[in-house]
Amino acid sequence: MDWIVTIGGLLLVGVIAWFFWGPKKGGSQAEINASGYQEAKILVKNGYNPSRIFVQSGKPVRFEFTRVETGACDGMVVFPDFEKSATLPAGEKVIVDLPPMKTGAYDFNCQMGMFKGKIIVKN
Ligand SMILES: [Cu+2]
Repeated sequence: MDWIVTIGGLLLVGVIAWFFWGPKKGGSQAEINASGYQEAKILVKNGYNPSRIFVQSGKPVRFEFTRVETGACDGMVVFPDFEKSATLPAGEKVIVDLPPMKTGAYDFNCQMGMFKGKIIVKN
């Protein structure tokens, strides 16, 4: 009967590993707040962290950017699909509101396109 315990243990380890590391690997899920916005915090430091944000379709989206470096490159974030951009002063929180989206993927990037992020919209 020992082998059952061993296999059971291995399965459990697998499930735990997936739970803790699996979903995060691909990005971060925005959380819906009281006013109906899906909110995600994005740290700007040598890129966007996280760089992939999952949201639901049909609900407005609010990003809170905090840029913690002073290089010129990522001083502005651009959302080409929404014709929206925001300057990100170092050390300040900057809110960017985006409209409800259809399913798909929408890119955002720094002004020169070196740093890239992606909004992934699911039903
Ligand atoms: Cu750049």
